Amino acid sequence: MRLTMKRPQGNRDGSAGVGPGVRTLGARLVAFLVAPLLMGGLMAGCADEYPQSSISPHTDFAEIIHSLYVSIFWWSMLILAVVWLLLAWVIVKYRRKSEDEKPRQIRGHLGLEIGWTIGPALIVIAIAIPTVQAVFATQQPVSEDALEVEVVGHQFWWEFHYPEQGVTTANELWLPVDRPVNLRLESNDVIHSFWVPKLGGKRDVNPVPAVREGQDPKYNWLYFTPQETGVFMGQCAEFCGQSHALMAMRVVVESEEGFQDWVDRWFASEGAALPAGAEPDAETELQMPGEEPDVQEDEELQAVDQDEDPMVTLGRETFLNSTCVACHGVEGTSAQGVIGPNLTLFGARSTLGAGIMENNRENLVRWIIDPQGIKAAVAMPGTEYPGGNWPATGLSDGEVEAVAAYLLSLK
Ligand code: HEC
Ligand SMILES: [Cu+2]
Repeated sequence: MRLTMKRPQGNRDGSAGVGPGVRTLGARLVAFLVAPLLMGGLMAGCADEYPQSSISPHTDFAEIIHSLYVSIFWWSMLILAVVWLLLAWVIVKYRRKSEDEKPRQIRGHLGLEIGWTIGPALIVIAIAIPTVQAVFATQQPVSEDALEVEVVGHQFWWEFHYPEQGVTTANELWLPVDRPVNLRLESNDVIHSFWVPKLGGKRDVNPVPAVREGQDPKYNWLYFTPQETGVFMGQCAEFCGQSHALMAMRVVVESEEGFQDWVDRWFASEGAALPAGAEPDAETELQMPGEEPDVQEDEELQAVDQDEDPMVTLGRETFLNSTCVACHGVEGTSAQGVIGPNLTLFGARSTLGAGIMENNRENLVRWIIDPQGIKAAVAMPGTEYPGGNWPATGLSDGEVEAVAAYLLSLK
């Protein structure tokens, strides 16, 4: 059997047609030009305000990237329009006009070959110039008075240390608006990547190798100035292990006063519960499981405000006497662990487990009982299984409730 492609006679609607296939050709042309417009329209439907949108800049850094992106976008739209018009013109002009027409056969065309080699090369150069400029512009160290924050990536959470303020926190980075910030990026284990799309480009967070004396360690830095207050979402953007996808963060940009207030609260959160004049002792020895609490802790426990919720009092006591303090620190208490997130002002955090779920009593209880069930490979023990080289915490349900009440009271 011979298969033949037969061009329909006349037009599809049965009319004889004005000239060979004019109407079908017209329809095709319309489809050819209208389809992309329709697609564009559909995609514009996605132009909502999303938390991790990279086309919604809120810092000078993000602004530079965004304007580069927008200008390249419009230039490529221009090129697209030229290409499509040329294509449409070729389709119309060189279409087969009759059944037995054979087009002129051509092999090679030096002018065209040179043209479409040089043309794109020029375009690439035209894109490279502003791009390289943007790279240099965003690598400029910001002013001397910038706020410095040491960002440490851990599997699978973020540590933020403010050397100037002496504050250490986790997963929620607080920044004052309109003040330039220098983020010094470093990893405690594998390579992570710091990415808060609305605040700027992503940057790798690498382990920093030790250097010989007199040499400077090679940190990656990220510099920007937040221009608006608000909460901005971000996450680790470099695959770093089993729970990489659960390594999110929030950046809380506050007014200058709001930021200072947060710092003040950080220092006051538990210190206020100590007897007047009793300095929290950073040198306190780690409380090992099974040991009797030392004098320092007794003082802390006695110092508790009489009106305090008894659950919170019990929770504090349980927390300070269990292995939690081997890994977690709470300012103003004997808990000085540095392996896990610092839990000072934990009750003020909106999320838990590095931005993966709402910070509320129910989720917190679940977390303390079964952290690895919520987040695979987390280096934290549950109540019934070990983790991070520490045995199961063995807390009863009641104790977990109390610890949760205590942690949520830290704000
Ligand atoms: C072996 C170290 C270790 C011990 C012991 C430990 N944790 Fe953790 N904890 C971690 C690590 C690591 C994380 C970060 C996990 C992540 O998000 O990837 C964490 C996270 C947390 C968080 C969430 C913090 C945040 O901002 O998301 C809370 C709350 C917490 N631990 C409470 C406790 C309590 C209560 C205990 C004691 C019953 C405890 N931990 C014992 C290592 C430990
Ligand atoms: Cu990571």
